[in-house]
Amino acid sequence: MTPFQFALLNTDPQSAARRGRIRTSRGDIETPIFMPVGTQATVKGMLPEGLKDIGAQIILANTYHLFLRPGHERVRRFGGLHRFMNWDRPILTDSGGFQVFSLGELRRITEEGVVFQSHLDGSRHLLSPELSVAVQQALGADIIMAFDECIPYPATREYVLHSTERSTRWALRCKQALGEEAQQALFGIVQGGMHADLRRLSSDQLQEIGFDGYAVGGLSVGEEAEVMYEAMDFTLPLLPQDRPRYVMGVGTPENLIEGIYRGVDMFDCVMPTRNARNGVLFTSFGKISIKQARYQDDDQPIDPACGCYVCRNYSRGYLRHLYQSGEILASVLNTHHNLHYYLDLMAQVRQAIEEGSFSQFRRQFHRQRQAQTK
Ligand code: PRF
Ligand code: ZN
Repeated sequence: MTPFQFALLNTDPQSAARRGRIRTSRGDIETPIFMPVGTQATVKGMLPEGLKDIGAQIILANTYHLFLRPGHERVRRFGGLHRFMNWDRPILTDSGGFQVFSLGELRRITEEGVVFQSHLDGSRHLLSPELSVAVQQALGADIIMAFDECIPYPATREYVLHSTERSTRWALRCKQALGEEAQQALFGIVQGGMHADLRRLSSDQLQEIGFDGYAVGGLSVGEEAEVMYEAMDFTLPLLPQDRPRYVMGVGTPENLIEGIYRGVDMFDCVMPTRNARNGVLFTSFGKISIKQARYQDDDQPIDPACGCYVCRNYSRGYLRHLYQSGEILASVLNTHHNLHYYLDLMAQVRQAIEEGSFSQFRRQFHRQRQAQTK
């Protein structure tokens, strides 16, 4: 028995949107939720206290990166990832089944796993389902992910079928490697590309094995937003109602609203943190680029509608100056605001679903952006 439960609290009468709660031994996660990305055992630019201040309930870390550096056995000796990085709320680790595939030339896939060369020193490794689980056990995350292949887009139907079935066999090996007495929740990852029947095949095979939650992988890999929404349209209804559903590596604020509308509970993406470091900020009226000269004399906050620490204390003019000067504080303040924006958006969505007004909220969200970008 894993100390992991999911309760569906209420559903939107006009869409597939759901309000839920994941119970873990490190605390509850109110869904729908966005998970800030902390690839290297740190959410870049954020103190753990700052993450808590803006309401982060769970963060994500990466098997691939921590396996290579500082090494999972070292993290284990430090008492696991939570103690190592001073974060006592839930953590989810991705399996490496995405990062390894981003290596391009540096990898080869076999039934056994993926042979790859480190992007750090060129050393060769075999990442298999069993090793991915062993690394994720050493790191000690609350939720761990099955080892899969994120299929590139576009791909031939034949390749998608072949890869999806291999990911199912890998998922079974992950479950077997984790064992019966598992202390961590394990999520399966539905693949199948942009093909409805292959998504169904993947979803059926994974449910046959049985997982604590189900992720939808292989989205946001270069396809048009409409193609992604269509894939969500036919994939989400295949997943069990009583388990959390996680769309991996997605996305923009619009993508989150559209995913939630289709029944997604969890998201992660580097977008708010990476964009912040590049001076791109999310607001209630769309994205702005703080490097633009038009902001140099602007004493308004980033977003007058935002209640975050940065918007309460700093002007666009000051933030532009920090960015132009290459100051560390530019990244710190921009990241704080962007993550606050994403987490606050999720809090507003949860409230709207509770009040039965999510469809209205969604319409209003899109209308506000259209009005402002004209
Ligand atoms: N698989 C895994 N991690 C991921 C993805 C996937 O398909 C994606 C797809 N956008 C992001 N992160 N394991
Ligand atoms: Zn703000």
